[in-house]
Amino acid sequence: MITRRTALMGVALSAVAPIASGITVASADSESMTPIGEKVDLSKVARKKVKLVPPPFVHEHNQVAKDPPSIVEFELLIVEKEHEIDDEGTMLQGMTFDGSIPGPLMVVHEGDYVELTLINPPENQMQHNIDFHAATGGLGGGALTLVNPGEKTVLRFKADRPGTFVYHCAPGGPMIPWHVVSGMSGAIMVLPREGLKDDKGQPVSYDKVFYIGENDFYIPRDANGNFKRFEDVGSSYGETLEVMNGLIPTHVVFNGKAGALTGDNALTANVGDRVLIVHSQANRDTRPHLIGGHGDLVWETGKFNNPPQRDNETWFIRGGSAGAALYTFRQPGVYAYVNHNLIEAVNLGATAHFVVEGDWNNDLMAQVVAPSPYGEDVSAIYKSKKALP
Ligand SMILES: [Cu+2]
Repeated sequence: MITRRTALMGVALSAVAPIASGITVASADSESMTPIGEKVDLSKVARKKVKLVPPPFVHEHNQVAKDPPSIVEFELLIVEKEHEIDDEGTMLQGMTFDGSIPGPLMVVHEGDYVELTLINPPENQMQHNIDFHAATGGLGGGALTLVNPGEKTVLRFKADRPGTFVYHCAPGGPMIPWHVVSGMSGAIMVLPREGLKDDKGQPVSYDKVFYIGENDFYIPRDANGNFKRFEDVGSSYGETLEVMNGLIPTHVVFNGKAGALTGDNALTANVGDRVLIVHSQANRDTRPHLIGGHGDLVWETGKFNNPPQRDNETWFIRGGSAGAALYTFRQPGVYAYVNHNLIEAVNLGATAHFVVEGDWNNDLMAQVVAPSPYGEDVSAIYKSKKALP
């Protein structure tokens, strides 16, 4: 049973108003829920602490579970700070889990308990919480984790179904989309205890895993059309809301910044590596495509109890979900991994690069004739092609 201490998550204005007026926020106690039920005795369940790492990297983990289900302890520090989101110095007043956009990928196995310590340090301005799409009940944990600046909370949930799932902040009303498009999302991967299986039910594993979180940002402009910078997160709200409600993002990026995963930060692999790409978008649909490659096995909805699709050219990640694609690189070179709305990929930022080392396979592709002068005179063909006299 859950006792409800206040109206369900309808506290948006109470959450933001104190920022504008400079008044201290009231205790989050009055706006969260206390679950009351039979105590569960987990004293015999082993515990392990996992240190999270910033994306695109993923903390060490076993693909096949070696031990019985355990309690896996994570800690997330909520950090409100400014982030540069492109190479032109455009700044986002960001709200983040652990200081990175997206927040770190957590990996557990089906049947494990996730025990998260969520910390909202006193330096922050806003109330925050966490909604795990992998969790059951209590608004995904959002109802049990609303913390004011200076507070922390511990949530435990059972990862009772495998897959890749989004987590995000959802502190109520219009705070929900704003916090999400300010960077407050991440993902958790709940692996089947026996590891991943292909479309025929045979075990598959990966050599590398990368986590790509895609974000749509809505940065207000000044009278001259330049992107505006704000004093702090609270003062960015009003104008950002106006841009958000137009539903046209100014930036669509991977891992918090246009170019976060290109150049020196490109993802790397060798020919023959089986690479798992976990891709999340907490707010908006997207369509990953690996230029020059494929999705050998794609869990488009990210849910490992469903057989993966094979040989995809492009796959679809629904806003509010995380998917996974496994690909074995077969050729060396630079591969662009894009949101295949190419305007969003090229002009707005949603492009990553894989730099792959190894030997070129001429059987898969060869340049039979290098570009050279054509040599024939075909000008007659074009003489009749003028539209205007
Ligand atoms: Cu938040």
